[in-house]
Order: sequence, then structure tokens, then C-alpha cells
Amino acid sequence: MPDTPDLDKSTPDASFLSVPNGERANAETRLSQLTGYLTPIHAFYVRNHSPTPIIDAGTWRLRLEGDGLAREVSLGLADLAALPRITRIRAIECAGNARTFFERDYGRQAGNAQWQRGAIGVAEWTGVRLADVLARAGVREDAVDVLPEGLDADRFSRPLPIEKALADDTLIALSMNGEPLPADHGAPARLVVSGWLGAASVKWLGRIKVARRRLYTHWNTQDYTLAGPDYPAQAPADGVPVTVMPVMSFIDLDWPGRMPAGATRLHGRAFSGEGRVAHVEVSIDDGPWQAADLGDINQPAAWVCWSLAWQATVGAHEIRVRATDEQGNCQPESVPWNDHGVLYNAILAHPVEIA
Ligand SMILES: Nc1nc2c(c(=O)[nH]1)N[C@H]1C(S)=C(S)[C@@H](COP(=O)(O)O)O[C@H]1N2
Ligand SMILES: [Mo]
Repeated sequence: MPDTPDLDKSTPDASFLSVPNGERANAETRLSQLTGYLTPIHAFYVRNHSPTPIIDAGTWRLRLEGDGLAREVSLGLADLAALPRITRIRAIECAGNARTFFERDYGRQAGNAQWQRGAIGVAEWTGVRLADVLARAGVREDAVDVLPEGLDADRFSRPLPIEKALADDTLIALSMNGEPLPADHGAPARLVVSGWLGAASVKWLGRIKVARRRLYTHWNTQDYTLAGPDYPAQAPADGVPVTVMPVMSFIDLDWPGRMPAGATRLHGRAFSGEGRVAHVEVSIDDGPWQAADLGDINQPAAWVCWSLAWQATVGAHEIRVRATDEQGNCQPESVPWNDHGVLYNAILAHPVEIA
């Protein structure tokens, strides 16, 4: 292996903010640089718990094992290529996105990587259904949990219940936005788990275990859990393991945002886990909530773009956005503290300076 930098993405460009205080090099998307619906590969946030491994696709194998399978199987890329190919547009969002706002609200840092709002991206993923891959090894009727494991130094792994693993849109992605999967995003093969926390979408897959009992790793017991005084511990976890991501919205501006005065349009994105966003409202300087226009692409487990016409006047403004999903879930005014700083989805008062 060459002298691998923490991130394979050589020089982060203007599309990125690097995240201080992360365990490794982590980079978040600068939402102000997004122009289209999909997040381009070069701008897609990266969350690594150990440095990006460079894996030889030619010799790569995926091992399927465990007592929830009829037999052990080892597959290469040619075996995956023989399975039906599927393409899905899906978001991946880190459970810790917007974590930095816990410090703002409570005066101390929660968890580690101090993300602002950019630990989310939407891409078009192409690959094969995890269900079709597992079928090669014969999934037993009494299988309970599936444990995908990465080939990175930490052997990152986060279990999934069998029902989610076998869902029609849980896929092993081999390409992203029509390009081969880049190293930073899990080449040669990663999971994409619709609507769930990013940690479920294990990168650099090397092994998948299927078991007839519940499985636990650091990543569903000691991190990516809602832990703290307001949450009951679900032993052996220190809190409530995070699964589906909650409804949240963002403005496509830096923080603080800067725009010229005059007739303009505010743009942003809203997302709600496995569901679809039903509406987005915007309030400027504590004014009435106004309905934003939603973009054409609005499907479950991906964001919807929103926009609103605005007559921007010179000075400092505060813009609030709130999204509501099809189930009627709306962003809260505040989020109680939790130790790992996950699932921050409160309505943000976004400072915007008009020159
Ligand atoms: N093997 C492995 N998979 C992983 C991780 C990791 O560190 N190692 N990080 C997870 C986390 S916490 C997130 S938020 C997503 C980020 O995916 P991305 O880097 O492609 O944006 O990958 C997940 N998959
Ligand atoms: Mo994450």
C-alpha cells in the first residue's frame, strides 16, 4: 500500500470544509457550493474512522458467513456483476450532522467530529441488492441480524436487522453518480442503507455476517446512540441506538450567509430519513411562516430542494426553515442534550448578511 493520506481525495477544494476535532481527516460539504440536485462526488462529505484504505478490486473478496446462512460463500466483483443491477437515488447523512449546534446550545461539545450542516449528501448509487447477494448463501428463516464489516483499520461494522438488510432498496453500491465508487466512499463496494444513519452504510465491505441473534458492536452500543440523562439505556448499549434519520432542513448558504441586496431566491434542501418531505416553510426575521416551492425530485430517503423568492434588504437577517414530512413530523424548536451529539434537527436561525 502506498503512503496513504487520511483522505484519498487529494486536495479538498472550495466545496469542502474540513472538520476540526474529528478522529481522522473528515470533510463536510459546503452547502453554498451545491448547484444541482445530486451532490457531485468531489463535494460529497467524507466520514472515516480510520484512514481511507486503497483496495485492489482484482483480488477483492466479499465473505458471507454466520449461523444465519445455509453456507459460507466468498464472492468477487465478477460474481456481483452476474446479479441484477439496480440504481437508486439516496441520501447518506451522518447521525452527527449539525453536532456543533449542541455546543452552541449547551456550552460544551458533544461527541467527536464537530460537523456544521454538511455531513449529508445525495448520490445516484448503482449496484446490487444486498438481498440478492445474501441469497447466494441461503438466508435462514430464523436469521435476526446482519453485520457488514469494513476492510479499514478499525474493521468498522454496524449491525442491521434482517428486515432492513433484505429491503428492496438496501444495496451494495459499486458506483456513484455513474462513476466507479471512489476510494473515500468505499471502493470497491459499500452498503447504502436508505434513510438510516450514515454509519449503517458500511464502506470497503469485506465480510458480512448473518446471525440468529442480535449483534452488537461499538457502533451500536457506545456511539451512534442517543445517550444521556433524557434517554433510557437499552443494554448492552449506553442509550438508544440510532436507526432512521429525523426530518431536517438546510439553507444552501455559508454560516453566516452573504448575499447581495435586491430581488433574489433563497435555496435549500430538506430531508426526512426513510420518508418524503411534505412541505417546507421559511420565516424571515421572525415574520410569518411562508410556504417554499419544492423541487421536482421528491422521493423517499433523499432530500428535496426548496426555494423561496425574497426581497433582500441591506443589513443582518435571521432566516428560519422548518420541514414537515409525510407522517407529519416537524422539526422541533430545540433538541435535548445527548452525549454523542446525534440527531440534532432543531429549526436553525441562519444568520444572513445582505450587503
Ligand atoms: N468501513 C467504514 N464504513 C463507514 C465508516 C467508516 O469509518 N468505515 N463511516 C461511516 C459513517 S459514520 C458515515 S456518516 C458514512 C459516511 O459516508 P461517506 O464518507 O461516503 O460520506 O460512512 C459510514 N461507513
Ligand atoms: Mo457518521
